[in-house]
Amino acid sequence: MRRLILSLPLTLILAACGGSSEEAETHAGMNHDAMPAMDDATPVVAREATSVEIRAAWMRPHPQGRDVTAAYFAANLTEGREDLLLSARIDGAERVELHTHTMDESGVMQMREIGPQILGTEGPLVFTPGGRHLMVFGLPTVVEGDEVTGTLSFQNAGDVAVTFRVMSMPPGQVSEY
Ligand SMILES: [Cu+2]
Repeated sequence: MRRLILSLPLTLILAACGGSSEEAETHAGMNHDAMPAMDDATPVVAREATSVEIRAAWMRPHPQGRDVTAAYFAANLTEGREDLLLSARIDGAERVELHTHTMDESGVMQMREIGPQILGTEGPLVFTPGGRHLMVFGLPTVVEGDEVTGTLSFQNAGDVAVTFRVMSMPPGQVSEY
């Protein structure tokens, strides 16, 4: 598996844990064209009729002078047993990628593009600061209070419309999703 390794100062890593605009900040110094190709195996999910509900959809305001930001949501199955999030689109953005980042034992942040994500009945598929996120490239600047529409594409449920509220802080705790 190819990974993009970013060495970050400890202060930024701690800030990331505190839920700052880590994703956008992390990407600020990166050459976006150099993102590694995604080479995870795509999970196999049974084809069936499903219904997906999206909650807690929000997006960070753009950091000043940058055109990259991050968006989050929680997806639940309201019908069916499993589904696969294939991709995301955001109206007005040039491109949206599914990303995650993790920290290894030595405090090195690893950030990479990820492939399709499974949604099952055991709990919501959560995109949240410090974990999975949608990386939004080339969207005209958004500020707190804006609303941005988009689409999440699932294997079984098809295209699900979503409205992201632009806000600096998460709308509640993940445990409430
Ligand atoms: Cu990212």
